[in-house]
Amino acid sequence: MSENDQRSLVLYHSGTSVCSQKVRLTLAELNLDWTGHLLDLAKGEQFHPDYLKLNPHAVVPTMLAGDQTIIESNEIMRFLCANQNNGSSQSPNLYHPDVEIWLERSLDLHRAINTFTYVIVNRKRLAAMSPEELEERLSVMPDQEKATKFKSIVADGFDCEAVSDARQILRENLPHINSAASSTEWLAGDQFSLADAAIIPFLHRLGMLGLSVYWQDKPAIANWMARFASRPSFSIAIDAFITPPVKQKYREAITEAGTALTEKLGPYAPYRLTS
Ligand SMILES: N[C@@H](CCC(=O)N[C@@H](CS)C(=O)NCC(=O)O)C(=O)O
Repeated sequence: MSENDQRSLVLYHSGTSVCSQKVRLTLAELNLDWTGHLLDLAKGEQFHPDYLKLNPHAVVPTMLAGDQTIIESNEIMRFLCANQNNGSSQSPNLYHPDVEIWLERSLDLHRAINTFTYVIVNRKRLAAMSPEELEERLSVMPDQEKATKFKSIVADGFDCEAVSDARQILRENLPHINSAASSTEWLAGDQFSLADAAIIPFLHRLGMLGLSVYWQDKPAIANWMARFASRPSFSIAIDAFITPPVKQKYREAITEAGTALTEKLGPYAPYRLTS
């Protein structure tokens, strides 16, 4: 990195955001120093006009590196790997072309995990708003497709179409993860790479949502996750940000969802065709 870039890596992120976790994992694995600004997404801090100047999509993460502003978690991860070698740190090489397919898959997985998180945990918060408040909150979202999805999650809960789509994304992706984790120690080879950093947050979230049933017949996934949990980056980048109140909120949401959770979302639940 240029001298200026090395002095300042600033991350705008949120504690539980899976896209932020991808970047924090990369920073931790590369042993890079950074400073952070935590945004409270539930309070809508991502819509603050000053933040929108940095990230017009009103999402986290955003990284400032010297005079550069980088948005999109995959772009930030690639940037950190591409620029690390000019720095003084003895960083491992996390990037090689085989990671690209996993970075792409992580975008699909993000859509699925966002749906599951909203339907199980965040729906309650949105449903408690008056129709006017909800409309106001959703109308400021730059991504109106996502706003429409949130509306249908509030209206139809587990039965909304986005849930069918999310389950389909998992059906397509989990076999790839299982097969890669069966053949090498990490997803894209024998070394931990951006492939692992890009995918692990989504499986970790599924676990938090009580949906580890998705890999009950795929032991390679469980073993891969156990290997990951023993790396320092797991504590630094993920666990340290999942505070006791957050854990409690997820536990309560799972309890409230009850049997609907696995009956409607589990991998073997009847599949609702969307067309
Ligand atoms: N493709 C973007 C997605 C970013 C994204 O949607 N971030 C979520 C958190 S994981 C967010 O900020 N959500 C706030 C909102 O939807 O209002 C990336 O990978 O950086």
